[in-house]
Amino acid sequence: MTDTYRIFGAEPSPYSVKVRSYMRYKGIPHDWVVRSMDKMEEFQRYAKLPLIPCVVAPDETAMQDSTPIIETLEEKFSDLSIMTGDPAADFISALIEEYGDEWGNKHMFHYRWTYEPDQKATAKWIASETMPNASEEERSGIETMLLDRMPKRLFFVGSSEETLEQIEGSFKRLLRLLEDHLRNREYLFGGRPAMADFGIWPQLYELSIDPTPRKVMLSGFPAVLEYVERMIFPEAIGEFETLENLMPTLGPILEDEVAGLFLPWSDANAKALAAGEESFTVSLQGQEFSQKPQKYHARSLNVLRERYGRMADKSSLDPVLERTGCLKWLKLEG
Ligand SMILES: N[C@@H](CCC(=O)N[C@@H](CS)C(=O)NCC(=O)O)C(=O)O
Repeated sequence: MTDTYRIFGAEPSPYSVKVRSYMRYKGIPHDWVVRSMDKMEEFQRYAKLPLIPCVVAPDETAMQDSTPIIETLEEKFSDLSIMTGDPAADFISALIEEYGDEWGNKHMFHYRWTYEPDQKATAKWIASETMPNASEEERSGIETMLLDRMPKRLFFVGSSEETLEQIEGSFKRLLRLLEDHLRNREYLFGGRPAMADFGIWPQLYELSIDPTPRKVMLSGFPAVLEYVERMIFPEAIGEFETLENLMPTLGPILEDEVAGLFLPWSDANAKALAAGEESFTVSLQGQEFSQKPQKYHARSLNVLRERYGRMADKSSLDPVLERTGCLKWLKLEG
């Protein structure tokens, strides 16, 4: 039996490159298998859901969903832990990972499928990854199908003309806050990557490739761009910093983005789902945000709330959560 994992994924998929970046960092032997048409049958043999990434372990066990994949591997591969060792910092790190996965994905999906240059570039990119050996004509068929299908999905992530400014404003604010935070450190929690990095980075990586957000990122965020580059092949450069050290510039991200947008949105999503509503509208920092409720997000909010509930000693965590406005959202029952 080999000791090599296989990642069925694709370069335009943030959750796929997330798992690859993690495995590269940990030195876990792996093959990157692009889920192209000719690999589809093999992919379908392992994948329970038609989603990438799908990781196949050396014993042929298949895993899906990037966060649990990383958590499972983290238990097995203890060197270069992405846990900081401080339970309070690790909770904040998990919270930021969740923000990146769920809210950061809105930045990415919105830009990718709203603007024509981004739509066209992505459709071409996906077609060339999916059908590397196809004729020009066959590929253009896939591109046309994607150009028709994907913009219609913007509604599912809440991107519309009404929310455009809010989503783009959040992206630009995140860039400003990250630029401050990453000016003097390599990763979000110091000199080595933590769980949070594997949530924030993948979306930024895709955004740094798609033409419209790329222009924004090139307009004055050099530390963020270096970080995006660094996380492609992450390496431990130093140690984790204390939460106290991190908070002056990490705190505003928690306050403005996580407590200001992500948690109230996620809470409203969970409530709408529980009430069986078709769509929901929530006021976020004074602006209305509407979308169709999504099960996955409600589940992952619940996981965070349960994790918070299970923490025996919250004495150093609660003041940080309270100060940044996150606490009240985590104390609620799902
Ligand atoms: N929560 C999942 C999300 C996975 C996901 O949404 N994957 C997208 C690509 S980024 C997908 O597979 N979409 C359907 C497709 O590409 O066929 C994870 O973290 O792995």
